[in-house]
Parts: sequence; C-alpha cells; structure tokens
Amino acid sequence: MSEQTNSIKHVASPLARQTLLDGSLTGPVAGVRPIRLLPWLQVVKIGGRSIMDRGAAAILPIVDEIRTLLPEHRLLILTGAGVRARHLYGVGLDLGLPVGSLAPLAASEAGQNGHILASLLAPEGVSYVEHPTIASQLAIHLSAARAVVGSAFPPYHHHEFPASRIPTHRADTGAFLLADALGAAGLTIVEDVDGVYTADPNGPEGEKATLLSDTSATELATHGGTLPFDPALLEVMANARHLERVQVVNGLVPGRLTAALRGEHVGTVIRTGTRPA
Ligand code: GWN
Ligand code: ATP
Repeated sequence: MSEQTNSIKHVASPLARQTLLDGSLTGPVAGVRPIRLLPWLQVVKIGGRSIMDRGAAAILPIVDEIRTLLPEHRLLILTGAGVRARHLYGVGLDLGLPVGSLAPLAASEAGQNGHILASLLAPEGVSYVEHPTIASQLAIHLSAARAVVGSAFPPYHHHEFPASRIPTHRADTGAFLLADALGAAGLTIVEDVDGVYTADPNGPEGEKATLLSDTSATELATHGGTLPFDPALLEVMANARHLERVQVVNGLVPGRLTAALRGEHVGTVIRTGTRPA
C-alpha cells in the first residue's frame, strides 16, 4: 500500500483539541482579563420610572445637567422602561404571554424614553443610537458626538431566561452588561432616591430605612428586601470583568450626577466582584 501524503493544513489553536466544558483546560487560555474597548466612556443609566415618567419636572433639569457635562465627559446615556412597561406586564401576564414575548415589548418602552431624551439633547449633537449601532458602531458615533443615547434594556427577546414571568434582565442589568463589556470608566445609575437604603424609603418601613453609603454586590445579595434596581444586576456584578464599582445617585437633586461623574461619593457606591488589574 502506498503511503498517502497528508496535505491538510492545521490551524494552531490552544483550544483546538479540548472540550470547552473543562475549566482547568480553558482557564489558562480564557482566564485573562479582556481589553477595555472604550476606557474613556462614562455610562449613565437614567431611570424610566424614577426620572422619565415624571415628565418635564425631572427630565428638563437632568437634560440641563447633561448638557453642561458634555465638554467634560463622553457619555453613553441609557434609559429604563418605566410605567408603560409595568402596564404592559400587567396586560401581557393577564393574557398569558410568555416572558420571551414580554421582554421585547418592555424593551421598546426603554427605547421610547431614549428617543425622548435624545430629542431634547439633539441641539448638542446627541442622537438616539439603535442596539445594533451600540453593538458595532459606538466608537465612530462617539467620535462624532460627545454623547449618544440608547435603550438600557438588553435585547434578549425570546432568549430571556424563563426563571420568572417578568423579564429577569431589565434596564439596570442591561446598562451594567454594556458598561462592563465596553470596559467603560464608570457606570452611574440615576434614580429618585439618594441611593440604596436598608429598606425601601418609600415603603411601609421607610421611616426606619437608612442609607447605605458604601456596600457590595455580595452584601446586597443577602439583603433580603427590595432594591432600587433589578436583582439580576447583583449576579452580573459578581462576575464583572472591568467595573469595580457602580454609584447609585439621586437625579432629582441638581449636581449629584455631575459630582458622581467627577468621582465624588454622593450616593451609594456598590462594589462589584472584580479587583483592580
Ligand atoms: O425601536 O425604541 O433596537 O435601539 O428589544 O429589539 O423590542 O429594535 O424588536 O435597532 O433592534 O422599540 O424592533 O425593538 O427600543 O430593542 O431599535 O426606534 O428588533 O431605534 O430596530 O434590539 O429602538 O428597539 O426594543 O432598542 O430596547 O428602531 Mo426601540 Mo429596543 Mo428603534 Mo432599539 Mo427591542 Mo432595533 Mo432592538 Mo426590535
Ligand atoms: P426603570 O428604569 O426600570 O423604569 P427605575 O430604576 O426608574 O426603573 P424603580 O425600579 O422603581 O425605578 O426603582 C427606584 C425605586 O426603588 C425607588 O423610588 C424606591 O422607592 C424603590 N426602592 C425599593 N427598595 C429600595 C431600597 N432598598 N433602597 C432605595 N430604594 C428602594
């Protein structure tokens, strides 16, 4: 039998011959910290219910504040969904819609709030950019403008985890996932309360609630009560690759967002699971 010449070209890859299911094999290759894509970017999540639903009284002052921040920072401003999504969940759940149908419907409300905010900032060159643009053309848009606005809701659609009938991954989680994936300089979550309290300051136990000035995702995971953001945020914070902290600030108090972006401690700082490189 004549010997056959093997002319197959092999592609050298450290993962070519091993299962991706064994952490001890993938660890040496995949365990390194990813690069920061946009290390100068500040991500700001504006609450849907807490800010946008309040209309002009809350939106116009924050728009003024963002306008004055533009020379200082390059911003990705992401909006939450607000009360229209709560109404949508009510109707959709009554009709028996699955979570994968509710997720994109709620997400579209976050997008609407983004369109509103971007319209008000249009004279400053700020536009609403779509999810696919955020995914692949954010850098060029932020080279043309100091800031862009997008939807904070992650576009999971029918891929939303079926753990609950209300989408698990909502605007706060979406904003964190983006900020961490981009290796942004920071994420500030803008709410209508001074930060995270021991209990809902607007709830029945509100009078006894005290502000947590400095806390961690690990501590909050054992908190038990309600929080001013999606609980899933704590899970993604535990696995953060870049962001070491997030600050929750009160957007109804003029100057708090400005101070937070300057690195001042003016709300609740929540430390994530990641450590300085
Ligand atoms: O529609 O306001 O992006 O940026 O999750 O998907 O439900 O879509 O299903 O580029 O892709 O409603 O149409 O809508 O909010 O999400 O967008 O105006 O495919 O610019 O078409 O990932 O904006 O929208 O709702 O964000 O959060 O056309 Mo909207 Mo949202 Mo626009 Mo986007 Mo979803 Mo697209 Mo998408 Mo859908
Ligand atoms: P979205 O952007 O998803 O529309 P949002 O972030 O604007 O929502 P909420 O989800 O309503 O707004 O969260 C803010 C509210 O959370 C506060 O007004 C407060 O009453 C409530 N809250 C509940 N628990 C706490 C807590 N432990 N500390 C502070 N606020 C809390």
